[in-house]
Amino acid sequence: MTPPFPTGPKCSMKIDVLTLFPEMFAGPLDVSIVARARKAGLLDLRVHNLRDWTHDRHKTVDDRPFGGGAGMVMKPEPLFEAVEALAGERTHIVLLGPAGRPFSQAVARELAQREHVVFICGSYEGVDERVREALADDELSIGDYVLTNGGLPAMVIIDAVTRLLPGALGDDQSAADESFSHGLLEYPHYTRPAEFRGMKVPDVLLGGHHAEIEKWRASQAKQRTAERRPDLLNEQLEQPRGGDDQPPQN
Ligand code: 4GY
Repeated sequence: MTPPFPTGPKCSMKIDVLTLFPEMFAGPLDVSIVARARKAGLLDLRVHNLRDWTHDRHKTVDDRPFGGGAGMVMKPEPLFEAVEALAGERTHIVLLGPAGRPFSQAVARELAQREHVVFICGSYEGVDERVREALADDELSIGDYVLTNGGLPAMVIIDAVTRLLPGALGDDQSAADESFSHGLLEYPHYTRPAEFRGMKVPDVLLGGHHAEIEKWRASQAKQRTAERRPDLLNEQLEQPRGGDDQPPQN
């Protein structure tokens, strides 16, 4: 059936995840906005067990490090075979790890433009360096701490990217996306009742004077950012926000 209006560009995204712990992904990506985006066909998410690309009886994915040392390293063969099976011409391959470039809202906006992303979730001591060199287009870190594997970082990034896909948020929700797009922390929010256990909602919000409300919110956002995250104020001067980031070509 042909709709009587232009349907716009195809804006759905495909994500493949390579992990040793696919069970981790049930739950966080099966609720709320991500679940709805998947059901609506905006996000085609597939989580794969890396062991599916092994050939030996024991489904070996790791081996001892050349040069010695503690821990195990993820073998290159299953990762290369998996990526070769899943990736096409226009696939963006992302390795996750603390050595990656810092993930941020700007990087989420960049990834949301891609049509196909493969996330490689490391475990043990990490992946063989040749995976980083010859397979990954990008390496991302969600913060300066060490997790047990890349599953949670993959879910964090998928969550942040999915809500940016056109149509993923309801109309009232997309307005609320203002928060990080102006590069400041959010202003304080209140709902009813106007007084709760002696704590009052600021008068300006009850008055219905929209210009005054906008001024108050802007000043609160700025004050809060200066107090808690002064680094964000400097960053705002260095690189203005907005939907004008272009994804780098691999
Ligand atoms: N932080 N940001 C992170 C992580 C787990 C051992 C290398 C992070 O992205 N990934 O901590 N990942 C480790 C586990 C191998 C990845």
